[in-house]
Amino acid sequence: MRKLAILGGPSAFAEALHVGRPNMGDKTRLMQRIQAIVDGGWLTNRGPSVVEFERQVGELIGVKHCIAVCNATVGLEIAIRAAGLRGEVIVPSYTFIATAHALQWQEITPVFCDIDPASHNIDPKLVARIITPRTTGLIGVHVWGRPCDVDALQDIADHYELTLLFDAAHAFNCSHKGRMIGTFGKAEVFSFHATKVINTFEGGAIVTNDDQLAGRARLMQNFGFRGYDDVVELGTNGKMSEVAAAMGLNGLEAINGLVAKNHANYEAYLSCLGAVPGLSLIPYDHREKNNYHYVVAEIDEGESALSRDELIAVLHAENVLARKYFWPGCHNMMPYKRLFPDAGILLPATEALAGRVMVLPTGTDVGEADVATIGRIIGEALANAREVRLALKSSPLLSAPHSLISKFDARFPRFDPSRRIL
Ligand code: T4K
Repeated sequence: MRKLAILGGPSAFAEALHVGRPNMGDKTRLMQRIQAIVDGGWLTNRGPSVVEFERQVGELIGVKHCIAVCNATVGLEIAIRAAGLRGEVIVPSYTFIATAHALQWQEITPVFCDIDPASHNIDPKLVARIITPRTTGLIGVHVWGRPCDVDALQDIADHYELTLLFDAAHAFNCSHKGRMIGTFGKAEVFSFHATKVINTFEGGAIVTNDDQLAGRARLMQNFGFRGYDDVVELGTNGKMSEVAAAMGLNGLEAINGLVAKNHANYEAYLSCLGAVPGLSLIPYDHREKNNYHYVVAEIDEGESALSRDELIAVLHAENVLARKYFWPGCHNMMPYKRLFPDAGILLPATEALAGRVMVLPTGTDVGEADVATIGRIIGEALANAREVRLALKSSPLLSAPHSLISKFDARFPRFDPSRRIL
């Protein structure tokens, strides 16, 4: 059997396996679409590709309004402003930093709520205790595409007269109780970043059934213009470009295949890691629509022979770039750790989860044989935990795995920054 790389063997993968490699769909179709855009000379400002992308997303989700935007962060900022939020808004800390920044950027205070360790989502039972007279809203995040407890959150919002929004960045093509995510709360925001199940290079969408919010968001996204020379709102530039929408249309065409691939990889991971002591893969509710876009393992340090960080170091040595999303939690990042240095006291479940999650590579670039190899690496590392731990003591991979991976060398070994871009 091959020696583990951390013990001096060669890396299992010559090229890095990433979490978040873009799904492209049919590349020939994409190039045709881009060619048509270039030939047509209409590049942005709600051209035909954006209009069609919005129509198709709206139809798939079953929602009245879809406003395509340049990314989900700006989408969240616009939705928050269009919904009239101010003062304090309750959000989970266990999320990508964009959720909190979209508030703080407009001088609204994010108040961090702890999560339910089973769902990884904001725990509705804990929301009421952090509502103050300044609270105007709640933002739930459907982490990994698994729905928040939307009914309980809506009840709280109704009871306290708060506005409920959802960060649905992970949850495109997912459902809750048979209803598509994107139709809950006052509005939801999808991300179509390069790393998402379908992408528009950068991009996102605000989706809502609320006519008033949709109208405001549409204006705000385009500087507040109602027509030529007629600005009626404070706005920004949140528009999606035509090439971005072309990529999105490509993704929509391919979505069933992409989800099937993710699902197959998820099942392959389950079959090789399902019985490993101390390691559990988060389950998806198979009665619902899922995009299976994240393969998330939780490492229980009490039971596992190696910790999460040790396993990640082992995998990185093999060129498997597993990630520890969302470590260390938003409240432990700037500016929040300066503004709220004691926030962690009320966030024990967030801190514990952030310390045990390991996200594994999947998507079209990852084959089932790759998954089997990753399973073998983890199994072998755990079986030789003492030896591995000793080797890790002298390896910089454990103390600072990410410092060894600069964006454009180890991650993209064939990327040469001096190369001419045509
Ligand atoms: N809310 C939530 C809950 C979110 O998760 C996100 C974004 C947002 C809001 C905001 O959405 P956007 O404004 O981005 O639309 C990545 C993504 O950049 C980010 O979009 C995503 N969540 C987050 C979970 O993951 P990083 O900092 O981990 O990105 P990075 O550059 O390390 O890329 C991840 C991996 O993907 C790399 O190891 C390699 C691979 N990759 C990435 C890019 C950009 C590629 O292979 N090709 C690429 O072009 O945040």
